[in-house]
Amino acid sequence: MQADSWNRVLRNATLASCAAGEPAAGLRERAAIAVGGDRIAWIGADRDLPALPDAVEVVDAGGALVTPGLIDCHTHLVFAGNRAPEFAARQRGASYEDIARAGGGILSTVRATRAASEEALLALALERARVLMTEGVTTLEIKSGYGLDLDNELKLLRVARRVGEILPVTVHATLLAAHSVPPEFAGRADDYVDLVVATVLPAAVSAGLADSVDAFCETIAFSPAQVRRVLDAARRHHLPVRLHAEQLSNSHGAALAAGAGALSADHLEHLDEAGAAAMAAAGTVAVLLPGAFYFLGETRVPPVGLLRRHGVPIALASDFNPGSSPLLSLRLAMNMGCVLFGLTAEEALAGVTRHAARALGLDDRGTLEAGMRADFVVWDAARPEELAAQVGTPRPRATFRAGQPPG
Ligand code: DI6
Ligand code: FE
Repeated sequence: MQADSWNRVLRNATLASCAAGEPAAGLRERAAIAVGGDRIAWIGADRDLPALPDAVEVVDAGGALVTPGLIDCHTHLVFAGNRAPEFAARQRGASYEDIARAGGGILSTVRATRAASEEALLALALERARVLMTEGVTTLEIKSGYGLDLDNELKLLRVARRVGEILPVTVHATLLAAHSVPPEFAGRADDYVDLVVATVLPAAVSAGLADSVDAFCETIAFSPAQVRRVLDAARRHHLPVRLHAEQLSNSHGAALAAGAGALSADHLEHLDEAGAAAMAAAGTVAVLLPGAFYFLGETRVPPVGLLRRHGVPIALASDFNPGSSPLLSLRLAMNMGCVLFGLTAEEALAGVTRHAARALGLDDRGTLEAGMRADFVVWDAARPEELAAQVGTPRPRATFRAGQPPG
């Protein structure tokens, strides 16, 4: 243990390490966490702290809860406009699918987003990312998918990248060009997939703008055969894949994703046992999105018991988007994961830390352990359950990002 290389020590903390194999969220009271550079240098009991050089800043946490920085592993953060009129139409009886088939839904956001400048989209995305950051989010996935042509998909990915350059948050950018068939390809989904595979994806790769590739496998979007072409192309370009699967119907997308070695399969309300078994075998994370379930008034919950039985890691995310999940709160998603889907409070916390990191293929974060990136949150709370049990409170007292204290 080399306290000489430490910058600061937070002591008298209640640490929820969220590390694998530790019971009860890995809770330790009267514990200390030492930061050296951008890493967690040491973690242990206060009484085991070594003598500290004067240069090390020591902060007494007063017993406050400390968790890993929160990770929102599924968002569609970059778009223009809003879909409140469609919400109103749904309240009058229209279904999400009816609206989509009539050219609304995702395509109405595509029209607004294509018309918006890169700077205007950046301003919107920064504002939204800042809201998530106030909740203790330190890593954020951002998908494209409202451009649906070469220039506009790249525009969205550049905005996602710039969010991560401007703000102290890690951004994982995902190419979701196969989100919906754009109007100019109406009735020609296969031709659009050709464009994605031959042009959009290679351009995103060569510009270094995509960290993974996603697609929407659904009756109102792309068939399993079309999705397979997108995922295969991603693999040829050495990009990890993920999939929107089994959200509104069972298209066997989860097994397809698992077969492609996907990092995650997301939504999963209609997942069957074969899909869960395939995900377990491939190590594919189940990303549950209670915001979309809630806003669409769905009644079929994802089969959490099946996921547990097969040992599939469960992550939770906001799915923030203007249509099915206008929910800019990962904390509320945690609470909804418990209330609507029956997750335990511990599962909800693991779902926005350890398992969310895994869904993004990031092995340097998501737990409080020596050697991990020093992304952590000091909460106005004493127990980890408070984060899932309450909405709007508790608040982060301080969020450390790569070892840097706030402000
Ligand atoms: N599933 C969803 O819930 C979002 N995208 C997707 O593939 C919906 C996006 C939208 O309605 O704008
Ligand atoms: Fe989504």
